[in-house]
Amino acid sequence: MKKKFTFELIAISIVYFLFISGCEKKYTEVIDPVQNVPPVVRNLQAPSVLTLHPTDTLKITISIEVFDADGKEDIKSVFFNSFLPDGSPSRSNPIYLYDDGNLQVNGDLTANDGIYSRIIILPPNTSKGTYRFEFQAIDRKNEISNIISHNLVVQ
Ligand SMILES: [Ca+2]
Ligand SMILES: [Ca+2]
Repeated sequence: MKKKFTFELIAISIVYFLFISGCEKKYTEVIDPVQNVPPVVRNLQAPSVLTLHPTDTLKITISIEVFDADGKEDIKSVFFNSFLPDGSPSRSNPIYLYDDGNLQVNGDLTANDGIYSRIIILPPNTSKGTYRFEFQAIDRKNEISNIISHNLVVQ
């Protein structure tokens, strides 16, 4: 009788152990692939007012910091959508920013430092008024960041 009881206890322990380790395995399998933190955009550097002269083309650099808790390599793209003074979206949306260290083409000072940049060119015939830029980032799991909305007055 005692022997049988001991055997049962061992059997229960084994079953219990298998159950626990089975659970543990499932837990990591299910949790790991879906664990993701969306990116965050912050510290926008952009002018608020620009004075356009009839003969000048203005060249401005816009920069924004992007952070993703899953690592820099998880950031897929950084962009803004531009809205014209009449409220309509620009035909060139979305306008991408780059972290490639290409100062001449994109105005980016240092590659891979999390600061994304873009050079914007405003020809003399640019419509005057208030433009709205909406900055956002997206990561490799297609999760989107917060939006930073910025107004630029061209006068
Ligand atoms: Ca992420
Ligand atoms: Ca950079």
